[in-house]
Amino acid sequence: KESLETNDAEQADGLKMCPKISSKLGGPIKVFFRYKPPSYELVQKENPEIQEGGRWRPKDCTARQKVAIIIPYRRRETHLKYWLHYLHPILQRQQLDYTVYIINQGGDTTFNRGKLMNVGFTEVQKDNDYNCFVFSDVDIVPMNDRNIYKCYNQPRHLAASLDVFGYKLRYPEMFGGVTAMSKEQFERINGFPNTYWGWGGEDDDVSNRIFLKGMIISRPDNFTGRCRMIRHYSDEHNEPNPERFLKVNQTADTMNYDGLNSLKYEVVNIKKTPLYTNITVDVGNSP
Ligand code: UD2
Ligand code: MN
Repeated sequence: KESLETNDAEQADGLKMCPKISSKLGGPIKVFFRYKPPSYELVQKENPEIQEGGRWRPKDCTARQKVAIIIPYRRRETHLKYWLHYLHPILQRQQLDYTVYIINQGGDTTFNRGKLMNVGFTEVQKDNDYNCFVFSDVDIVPMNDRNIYKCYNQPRHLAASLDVFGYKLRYPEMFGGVTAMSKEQFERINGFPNTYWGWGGEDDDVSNRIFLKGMIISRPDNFTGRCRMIRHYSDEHNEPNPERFLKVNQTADTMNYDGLNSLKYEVVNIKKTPLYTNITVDVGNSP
Protein backbone atom coordinates (compact mmCIF):
# COMPACT_ATOMS: atom_id res chain seq x y z
CA LYS A 1 0.00 0.00 0.00
CA GLU A 2 1.47 3.30 -0.99
CA SER A 3 1.68 6.15 1.44
CA LEU A 4 0.94 9.56 -0.02
CA GLU A 5 1.76 11.67 2.96
CA THR A 6 4.91 12.17 4.97
CA ASN A 7 4.78 11.50 8.70
CA ASP A 8 4.03 13.98 11.44
CA ALA A 9 7.64 14.59 12.45
CA GLU A 10 8.81 18.14 12.74
CA GLN A 11 10.27 19.44 9.49
CA ALA A 12 13.79 20.75 8.99
CA ASP A 13 12.51 24.31 8.74
CA GLY A 14 10.87 23.97 12.17
CA LEU A 15 7.33 23.87 10.80
CA LYS A 16 4.94 21.14 11.87
CA MET A 17 2.92 19.22 9.33
CA CYS A 18 -0.48 20.81 8.72
CA PRO A 19 -3.34 19.06 10.54
CA LYS A 20 -4.91 16.09 8.72
CA ILE A 21 -8.12 18.10 8.44
CA SER A 22 -7.78 21.84 8.06
CA SER A 23 -9.53 23.87 10.75
CA LYS A 24 -10.29 26.61 8.24
CA LEU A 25 -12.97 24.66 6.36
CA GLY A 26 -16.54 25.89 6.45
CA GLY A 27 -18.48 23.31 4.41
CA PRO A 28 -21.07 24.41 1.82
CA ILE A 29 -20.28 27.38 -0.40
CA LYS A 30 -22.66 29.54 -2.42
CA VAL A 31 -21.67 29.42 -6.07
CA PHE A 32 -23.25 31.71 -8.68
CA PHE A 33 -22.21 32.51 -12.20
CA ARG A 34 -23.38 36.04 -12.80
CA TYR A 35 -23.58 37.82 -16.13
CA LYS A 36 -20.14 39.38 -15.67
CA PRO A 37 -17.27 37.39 -14.19
CA PRO A 38 -14.92 38.93 -11.59
CA SER A 39 -11.82 40.57 -13.10
CA TYR A 40 -8.30 39.20 -12.58
CA GLU A 41 -7.52 42.38 -10.58
CA LEU A 42 -10.37 41.71 -8.20
CA VAL A 43 -9.35 38.07 -7.73
CA GLN A 44 -5.80 39.24 -7.00
CA LYS A 45 -7.08 41.70 -4.43
CA GLU A 46 -9.19 38.99 -2.82
CA ASN A 47 -6.17 36.64 -2.65
CA PRO A 48 -3.14 38.74 -1.71
CA GLU A 49 -1.00 35.76 -0.68
CA ILE A 50 -0.94 34.07 -4.10
CA GLN A 51 2.56 34.10 -5.57
CA GLU A 52 3.49 34.73 -9.19
CA GLY A 53 2.49 31.76 -11.34
CA GLY A 54 -0.51 30.91 -9.16
CA ARG A 55 1.25 29.24 -6.26
CA TRP A 56 0.32 29.24 -2.60
CA ARG A 57 1.34 27.26 0.45
CA PRO A 58 0.54 27.56 4.14
CA LYS A 59 2.87 29.85 6.10
CA ASP A 60 2.50 28.25 9.52
CA CYS A 61 2.70 24.54 8.66
CA THR A 62 4.03 22.22 5.99
CA ALA A 63 1.34 21.00 3.59
CA ARG A 64 0.93 17.24 3.39
CA GLN A 65 0.92 17.11 -0.39
CA LYS A 66 2.32 19.15 -3.24
CA VAL A 67 -0.50 19.56 -5.70
CA ALA A 68 -0.36 20.64 -9.36
CA ILE A 69 -3.75 21.67 -10.67
CA ILE A 70 -3.93 21.00 -14.38
CA ILE A 71 -6.62 22.69 -16.47
CA PRO A 72 -7.07 21.83 -20.17
CA TYR A 73 -7.90 25.04 -21.91
CA ARG A 74 -8.67 26.97 -25.04
CA ARG A 75 -10.62 30.23 -25.23
CA ARG A 76 -12.71 29.99 -22.08
CA GLU A 77 -11.63 33.20 -20.37
CA THR A 78 -14.98 33.91 -18.72
CA HIS A 79 -14.96 30.45 -17.18
CA LEU A 80 -11.35 30.82 -16.09
CA LYS A 81 -12.15 34.02 -14.19
CA TYR A 82 -14.96 32.35 -12.27
CA TRP A 83 -12.76 29.32 -11.60
CA LEU A 84 -9.91 31.43 -10.17
CA HIS A 85 -12.33 33.54 -8.12
CA TYR A 86 -13.89 30.50 -6.43
CA LEU A 87 -10.98 28.06 -6.27
CA HIS A 88 -8.11 30.16 -4.92
CA PRO A 89 -9.85 30.86 -1.59
CA ILE A 90 -11.04 27.27 -1.26
CA LEU A 91 -7.62 25.76 -1.97
CA GLN A 92 -6.02 28.03 0.63
CA ARG A 93 -8.55 27.00 3.27
CA GLN A 94 -7.72 23.38 2.40
CA GLN A 95 -4.10 24.18 3.36
CA LEU A 96 -2.62 22.71 0.21
CA ASP A 97 0.74 23.55 -1.31
CA TYR A 98 -0.60 24.10 -4.81
CA THR A 99 0.03 25.73 -8.18
CA VAL A 100 -2.53 26.37 -10.92
CA TYR A 101 -1.49 25.47 -14.48
CA ILE A 102 -3.49 26.35 -17.57
CA ILE A 103 -2.54 23.99 -20.39
CA ASN A 104 -3.60 26.04 -23.38
CA GLN A 105 -3.99 24.29 -26.73
CA GLY A 106 -2.49 26.68 -29.30
CA GLY A 107 -3.81 26.97 -32.84
CA ASP A 108 -7.15 25.82 -34.22
CA THR A 109 -6.65 22.08 -34.56
CA THR A 110 -9.21 19.73 -33.02
CA PHE A 111 -9.23 19.96 -29.22
CA ASN A 112 -7.54 17.10 -27.37
CA ARG A 113 -8.31 17.12 -23.66
CA GLY A 114 -6.48 13.87 -22.88
CA LYS A 115 -3.27 14.95 -24.51
CA LEU A 116 -3.35 18.30 -22.69
CA MET A 117 -3.56 16.41 -19.38
CA ASN A 118 -0.48 14.36 -20.27
CA VAL A 119 1.39 17.50 -21.33
CA GLY A 120 0.45 19.12 -18.03
CA PHE A 121 1.60 16.13 -15.99
CA THR A 122 4.95 16.10 -17.83
CA GLU A 123 5.64 19.83 -17.94
CA VAL A 124 4.72 20.81 -14.38
CA GLN A 125 7.24 18.35 -12.97
CA LYS A 126 9.98 20.49 -14.51
CA ASP A 127 8.73 23.26 -12.21
CA ASN A 128 8.44 21.47 -8.87
CA ASP A 129 8.39 17.99 -7.31
CA TYR A 130 4.65 17.41 -7.19
CA ASN A 131 3.24 14.21 -5.75
CA CYS A 132 -0.38 14.91 -6.59
CA PHE A 133 -2.11 16.03 -9.79
CA VAL A 134 -5.63 17.41 -9.92
CA PHE A 135 -7.11 17.46 -13.43
CA SER A 136 -9.94 19.97 -13.67
CA ASP A 137 -12.23 21.27 -16.36
CA VAL A 138 -12.22 25.06 -16.34
CA ASP A 139 -16.00 25.26 -15.96
CA ILE A 140 -16.52 23.27 -12.73
CA VAL A 141 -16.52 24.71 -9.21
CA PRO A 142 -17.01 22.70 -5.99
CA MET A 143 -19.88 23.73 -3.71
CA ASN A 144 -18.25 22.44 -0.53
CA ASP A 145 -14.73 23.16 0.71
CA ARG A 146 -14.60 19.77 2.45
CA ASN A 147 -14.22 18.27 -1.02
CA ILE A 148 -10.42 18.33 -0.74
CA TYR A 149 -8.45 18.80 -3.96
CA LYS A 150 -5.73 16.35 -2.98
CA CYS A 151 -4.78 12.74 -3.73
CA TYR A 152 -6.10 9.65 -2.01
CA ASN A 153 -5.11 5.99 -1.82
CA GLN A 154 -7.18 5.38 -4.97
CA PRO A 155 -7.77 7.67 -7.97
CA ARG A 156 -10.31 10.27 -6.87
CA HIS A 157 -13.34 11.56 -8.74
CA LEU A 158 -13.91 14.98 -7.21
CA ALA A 159 -16.78 16.20 -9.44
CA ALA A 160 -18.93 13.36 -8.16
CA SER A 161 -22.24 15.15 -7.82
CA LEU A 162 -22.93 17.76 -10.49
CA ASP A 163 -25.82 20.21 -10.61
CA VAL A 164 -26.29 19.63 -14.36
CA PHE A 165 -26.82 15.91 -13.69
CA GLY A 166 -29.24 16.49 -10.80
CA TYR A 167 -26.43 15.88 -8.26
CA LYS A 168 -26.27 12.23 -9.22
CA LEU A 169 -23.63 10.03 -10.81
CA ARG A 170 -24.87 9.22 -14.28
CA TYR A 171 -23.10 5.86 -14.23
CA PRO A 172 -20.83 4.23 -11.66
CA GLU A 173 -17.63 4.34 -13.75
CA MET A 174 -17.85 8.09 -14.38
CA PHE A 175 -14.51 9.85 -14.15
CA GLY A 176 -15.07 13.19 -15.87
CA GLY A 177 -14.87 16.82 -14.82
CA VAL A 178 -12.45 16.95 -11.90
CA THR A 179 -10.19 14.08 -10.81
CA ALA A 180 -7.06 13.59 -8.70
CA MET A 181 -4.27 11.07 -9.09
CA SER A 182 -0.91 10.64 -7.40
CA LYS A 183 2.20 10.44 -9.56
CA GLU A 184 2.28 6.66 -9.02
CA GLN A 185 -1.38 6.17 -9.88
CA PHE A 186 -1.09 8.26 -13.05
CA GLU A 187 2.05 6.52 -14.24
CA ARG A 188 0.54 3.12 -13.53
CA ILE A 189 -2.26 3.77 -16.04
CA ASN A 190 0.13 5.33 -18.58
CA GLY A 191 -1.77 8.62 -18.21
CA PHE A 192 -4.62 9.71 -20.48
CA PRO A 193 -4.96 8.48 -24.07
CA ASN A 194 -3.47 10.90 -26.64
CA THR A 195 -5.64 9.75 -29.51
CA TYR A 196 -9.10 11.05 -28.58
CA TRP A 197 -9.57 14.10 -30.82
CA GLY A 198 -12.69 16.17 -30.17
CA TRP A 199 -15.34 15.77 -27.53
CA GLY A 200 -15.91 12.66 -25.45
CA GLY A 201 -14.63 9.25 -24.45
CA GLU A 202 -11.22 10.14 -23.01
CA ASP A 203 -12.65 10.25 -19.48
CA ASP A 204 -14.17 6.77 -19.85
CA ASP A 205 -10.89 5.47 -21.27
CA VAL A 206 -9.11 6.63 -18.11
CA SER A 207 -11.79 5.03 -15.98
CA ASN A 208 -11.21 1.74 -17.86
CA ARG A 209 -7.46 2.06 -17.27
CA ILE A 210 -7.99 2.43 -13.53
CA PHE A 211 -10.08 -0.75 -13.24
CA LEU A 212 -7.83 -2.69 -15.61
CA LYS A 213 -4.89 -1.91 -13.30
CA GLY A 214 -6.84 -3.22 -10.31
CA MET A 215 -7.58 0.15 -8.77
CA ILE A 216 -10.99 1.60 -7.91
CA ILE A 217 -12.50 5.08 -8.05
CA SER A 218 -12.83 6.90 -4.75
CA ARG A 219 -15.35 9.73 -4.29
CA PRO A 220 -16.61 12.16 -1.69
CA ASP A 221 -20.17 11.49 -0.49
CA ASN A 222 -23.02 12.86 -2.57
CA PHE A 223 -23.41 16.02 -0.52
CA THR A 224 -19.73 16.93 -0.06
CA GLY A 225 -19.10 16.18 -3.73
CA ARG A 226 -21.60 18.70 -5.05
CA CYS A 227 -20.25 20.85 -7.87
CA ARG A 228 -21.63 23.43 -10.21
CA MET A 229 -20.80 23.46 -13.91
CA ILE A 230 -21.14 26.61 -16.00
CA ARG A 231 -23.66 25.98 -18.74
CA HIS A 232 -22.13 26.55 -22.12
CA TYR A 233 -22.53 25.91 -25.82
CA SER A 234 -20.19 23.43 -27.46
CA ASP A 235 -16.91 24.90 -28.67
CA GLU A 236 -15.65 25.17 -32.20
CA HIS A 237 -13.09 22.50 -33.12
CA ASN A 238 -14.33 20.18 -30.38
CA GLU A 239 -17.06 18.25 -32.17
CA PRO A 240 -18.16 14.93 -30.65
CA ASN A 241 -15.67 12.25 -31.63
CA PRO A 242 -17.54 9.54 -33.59
CA GLU A 243 -14.78 7.01 -32.83
CA ARG A 244 -15.20 7.24 -29.10
CA PHE A 245 -17.60 4.30 -28.64
CA LEU A 246 -15.32 1.98 -30.53
CA LYS A 247 -12.20 3.23 -28.81
CA VAL A 248 -13.43 2.85 -25.23
CA ASN A 249 -13.96 -0.86 -25.94
CA GLN A 250 -10.28 -1.31 -26.74
CA THR A 251 -8.64 0.27 -23.70
CA ALA A 252 -7.19 -3.02 -22.44
CA ASP A 253 -4.99 -3.10 -25.54
CA THR A 254 -4.45 0.57 -26.37
CA MET A 255 -3.51 1.69 -22.86
CA ASN A 256 -0.18 -0.06 -23.23
CA TYR A 257 1.03 2.12 -26.07
CA ASP A 258 -1.25 5.19 -26.10
CA GLY A 259 -0.43 7.50 -23.23
CA LEU A 260 2.55 8.96 -21.39
CA ASN A 261 4.87 6.56 -23.22
CA SER A 262 3.83 7.85 -26.67
CA LEU A 263 3.34 11.54 -25.88
CA LYS A 264 4.65 14.04 -28.45
CA TYR A 265 4.10 17.80 -28.33
CA GLU A 266 5.85 21.12 -28.53
CA VAL A 267 5.74 23.81 -25.91
CA VAL A 268 5.04 27.17 -27.56
CA ASN A 269 5.46 29.31 -24.49
CA ILE A 270 5.33 29.35 -20.70
CA LYS A 271 4.21 32.44 -18.84
CA LYS A 272 3.69 33.05 -15.16
CA THR A 273 0.78 35.38 -14.47
CA PRO A 274 -0.21 36.55 -10.97
CA LEU A 275 -2.95 33.92 -10.64
CA TYR A 276 -1.77 30.95 -12.74
CA THR A 277 1.00 29.59 -14.93
CA ASN A 278 0.08 29.42 -18.61
CA ILE A 279 1.65 26.73 -20.78
CA THR A 280 0.71 27.09 -24.44
CA VAL A 281 1.33 23.91 -26.38
CA ASP A 282 1.13 22.60 -29.91
CA VAL A 283 -0.41 19.13 -29.67
CA GLY A 284 -0.55 18.57 -33.43
CA ASN A 285 -3.64 17.45 -35.30
CA SER A 286 -5.78 14.36 -35.68
CA PRO A 287 -4.47 11.97 -38.35
C1 UD2 B 1 -17.62 16.40 -20.22
C2 UD2 B 1 -16.75 15.94 -19.04
C3 UD2 B 1 -15.31 16.36 -19.31
C4 UD2 B 1 -14.80 15.74 -20.59
C5 UD2 B 1 -15.76 16.08 -21.73
C6 UD2 B 1 -15.50 15.29 -22.99
C7 UD2 B 1 -17.96 15.87 -16.95
C8 UD2 B 1 -18.50 16.62 -15.82
N1 UD2 B 1 -17.26 16.55 -17.84
O1 UD2 B 1 -17.61 17.81 -20.19
O2 UD2 B 1 -14.49 15.99 -18.24
O3 UD2 B 1 -14.66 14.35 -20.45
O4 UD2 B 1 -17.12 15.83 -21.42
O5 UD2 B 1 -14.32 15.63 -23.62
O6 UD2 B 1 -18.14 14.67 -17.03
N2 UD2 B 1 -12.09 23.06 -23.21
C9 UD2 B 1 -11.63 24.35 -23.50
N3 UD2 B 1 -11.86 24.88 -24.72
C10 UD2 B 1 -12.51 24.20 -25.71
C11 UD2 B 1 -12.97 22.90 -25.42
C12 UD2 B 1 -12.77 22.36 -24.15
O7 UD2 B 1 -11.05 25.01 -22.64
O8 UD2 B 1 -12.66 24.75 -26.80
C13 UD2 B 1 -11.75 22.43 -21.90
C14 UD2 B 1 -12.41 23.12 -20.72
O9 UD2 B 1 -11.60 22.97 -19.59
C15 UD2 B 1 -13.68 22.30 -20.60
C16 UD2 B 1 -13.14 20.89 -20.87
O10 UD2 B 1 -12.17 21.07 -21.88
O11 UD2 B 1 -14.27 22.44 -19.35
C17 UD2 B 1 -14.19 19.85 -21.27
O12 UD2 B 1 -14.90 20.29 -22.42
P1 UD2 B 1 -16.47 20.63 -22.36
O13 UD2 B 1 -16.72 21.53 -21.21
O14 UD2 B 1 -16.90 21.12 -23.69
O15 UD2 B 1 -17.13 19.22 -22.14
P2 UD2 B 1 -18.38 18.80 -21.18
O16 UD2 B 1 -18.90 19.92 -20.39
O17 UD2 B 1 -19.38 18.05 -21.98
MN1 MN C 1 -18.08 21.71 -19.65
